[in-house]
Order: sequence, then C-alpha cells, then structure tokens
Amino acid sequence: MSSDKAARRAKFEAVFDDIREELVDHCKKEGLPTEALEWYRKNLDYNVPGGKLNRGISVVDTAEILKGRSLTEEEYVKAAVLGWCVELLQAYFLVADDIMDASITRRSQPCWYLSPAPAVTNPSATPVVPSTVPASLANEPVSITSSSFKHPSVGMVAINDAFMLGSAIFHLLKVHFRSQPCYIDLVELFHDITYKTEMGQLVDLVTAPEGVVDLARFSLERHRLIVTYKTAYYSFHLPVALAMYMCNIPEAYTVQLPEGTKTLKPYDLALSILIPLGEYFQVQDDFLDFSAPPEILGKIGTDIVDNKCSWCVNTVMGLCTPEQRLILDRNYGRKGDIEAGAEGADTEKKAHGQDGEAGGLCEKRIKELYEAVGLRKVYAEYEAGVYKRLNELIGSIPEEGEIVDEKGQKVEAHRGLKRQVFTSFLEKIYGRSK
Ligand code: DMA
Ligand code: MG
Ligand code: MG
Ligand code: MG
Repeated sequence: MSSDKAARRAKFEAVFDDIREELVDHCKKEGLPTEALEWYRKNLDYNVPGGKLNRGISVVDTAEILKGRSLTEEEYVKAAVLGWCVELLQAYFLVADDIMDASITRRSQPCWYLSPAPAVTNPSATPVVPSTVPASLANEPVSITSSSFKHPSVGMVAINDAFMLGSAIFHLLKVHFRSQPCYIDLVELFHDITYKTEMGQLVDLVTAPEGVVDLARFSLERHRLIVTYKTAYYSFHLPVALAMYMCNIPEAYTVQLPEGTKTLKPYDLALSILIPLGEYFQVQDDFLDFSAPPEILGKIGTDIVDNKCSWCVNTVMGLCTPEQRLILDRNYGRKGDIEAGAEGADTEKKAHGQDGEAGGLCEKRIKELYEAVGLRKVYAEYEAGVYKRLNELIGSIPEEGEIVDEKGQKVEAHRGLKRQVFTSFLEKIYGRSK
C-alpha cells in the first residue's frame, strides 16, 4: 500500500472511533444496561471497520474529486460519516449473508454468528444457556470454530445485531445531516438501495435452493440480475450518489455541447457506469470464491457447496463437454461425496471437510473441472476485456472542460461528473486478488 493510501485510510479509520462512541453513547442515554452497551460496542468493532473500506473511502474520494480540491475539516467529517454509513450497511448485509450462506470465516476471523459471545457477565460463571450455534453447524472445521464452542457463541443474536447495524445508519444521518438540504435525498437513497440489495439477496437465495440442484435455472442473464441487485447498487452506485448529493449536484441540468443543447442527468449517467462496474466486482468475488487461497481472501468460499448461481458455474456450463456436464450435474451444490452415498449425516459431516477445507469430495471434483476447462484463463480474458470496455464507457462522459451552459460559460467544476470519479473506483478493484 502506498503511504498516501495508508494515510487516507488511517484518517478515515480515525472517524470511526468517534462514530462508535456516538452510537454507544446514544444507547446509553436510552438507558441500556452495561452488558447491552458492551455487546453493541463489540458488534460494531467486530463487524464494521475490518474490511478493505473501498466503499467508505470512495465517498470521501468522490466528494474530493467533485469539488476539485481538498475538503475542509467539516466537509471531510461529513463525507466520512456517509462513508461509514456505507460500511455499516455492508456490515449489516454481511452478518446476515454469512448466516444465510453458512459461511465460516469473514475478514480472516470467524463469522460474527460463530464467534464467541462478548463476555457480558462474570466469565467464570457457568453459562445456563447452551451455545446457540445450530446443530447443523456443529460439524464445522475444528480449527476455526473450536474456540467458539468452548464459550457460548453470538449465535442468532447476530440477527438483531445486523438490524442494529442497519438502523445506526439512519440515526447517524439524522444527527449529522438533518439540517442540510440533501437530508431527504440521503435517507431515501439508503432506503432504496437497501431494498434493492435485499431483492438481490432474495433472487440469489431462491436461485440456489438447498438440496434442489437444477443447473437449468442458471444463466448469465440470471447472474447479471442477481449481482446488479445484490452488489452493484450498494457497493458502487451508493457511495458515488451519496457524494453527489453531499456536493449538491442537481438531478438534471442543460448544457451546450458541440453537437447542441443537451439535458444531462448526472445520477443516471453515473448509474450507467457504476452498474457494469459493480457487475465486474461481483464476477471477481465469484471467481475468487473458487480460486483464491482463504488465507489471502480472508474467507472460505462456499459458492459450490451452496449451489450458487456464480459466474464460474455459468461460464463453465458454456464451455464443458456433455461428459463434463454430467460431472457438474452430479457434484455441484452437494455436500460431501455423492458417490460414497449422497445423503445422510456422514455427508453432512463432510460438507465443510474435517481439515479446515471448505468442501468435501463433490466440491473438489467441481474445482478440478473448473481447472480442466481452463476457467482461470477465461477469467483473465474476461477481466482484460471488461477493463477495456469500462475505460471506453468512462471515456464517453463529457468532461467539465467540454461542457458549457446555456450562456456559453464553462460548467462549474462540481456540477459536472468527472471521469476520475469512475477511474478512481476502477483502479481500486482492477486485478484484485482479495
Ligand atoms: C454478497 O454476496 C452480497 C451481499 C449483499 C453481502 P456473497 O454471498 O457472494 O458475498 P461473500 O462472498 O462476501 O459472502
Ligand atoms: Mg456470502
Ligand atoms: Mg450471499
Ligand atoms: Mg461471494
């Protein structure tokens, strides 16, 4: 990481300390007992700040690019609060996503629902309530979760913890933006994008029902719908649109282009680039789920075992021979080793292996098939092609210097969308390995 990038990250991270205290303090003022306050603080610390922070920092970066100068201290804090709201939304989705996907690790630590519950009482007291980890997860890799089982786990309290991460966003917006003209736009944007993401998660989950493997329901078209809704809106459109609202970019304005007068809709224009950018990001996520070493990725992939409509399986379906298709049909979305007897407890035990590996023999066969059809090479070609296409798309945005208003004046820097908003985002994710 360059020292500039590290410094920007450190500055952004420093704002989280204030936000966390502000949120916990609010609960304190509501009269919550100490154990609830400690639990909430742990929830925030465990789930919000530990990721790559690309989404959150992009709000700050975009605001700076749109303004064309460094932000004042007050503007910086405002942009950073919005950035942390995006990270809170991400944490809210991930805590729930890991329960639904039966994932084991996230950001190189146990998923929140599997992690040891924060000590809220005398630690030496014998817990009256046993672990709330569901029985179906009791066979997860010992190396990662054994510590969780010695203590009660967070378990299904994680569901309410996710809700609280989501609701914290609206509390922060109220405290920091209520008096600003953009307040209602920010609130509506968070509501709309949250709803869209939930729609995406719904399609993701119903396309991958547990125990019903039917690859015929998969297609790259279905994949595009899923990833647009579950990932692109909240990861790409949201940070940029937040910064645009904060900078008071209007919904539409008329400009004089060399070819004549034109009404520009900057939010729509931004969306038309950020959705394909988000699609590319989720294709990376799908590919890394199969290909990246968990120690680097920070999470153990579950897509194959979970029967997910991933870019990988869709791509391989288009490349494989009828014989290979049979292997795919027989082994995809299955726990354990189908040839050694498909169903039953033994198979369940093998679901995530006994040795810290994510999957059993079925998953191993699928991965071998992916290698055999040359998926890594196909992905590299996809990535090179999509990078070129996205750069062309970005290049087609009229730059501020090319835009003059009705009176022939150059459009104010902050009114125009700058290409750098998108290139900065693209450079953050291009070629990523985690
Ligand atoms: C991510 O989908 C989408 C949301 C809304 C969290 P995913 O399950 O592929 O994410 P991950 O690979 O991080 O579990
Ligand atoms: Mg997941
Ligand atoms: Mg998921
Ligand atoms: Mg994934």
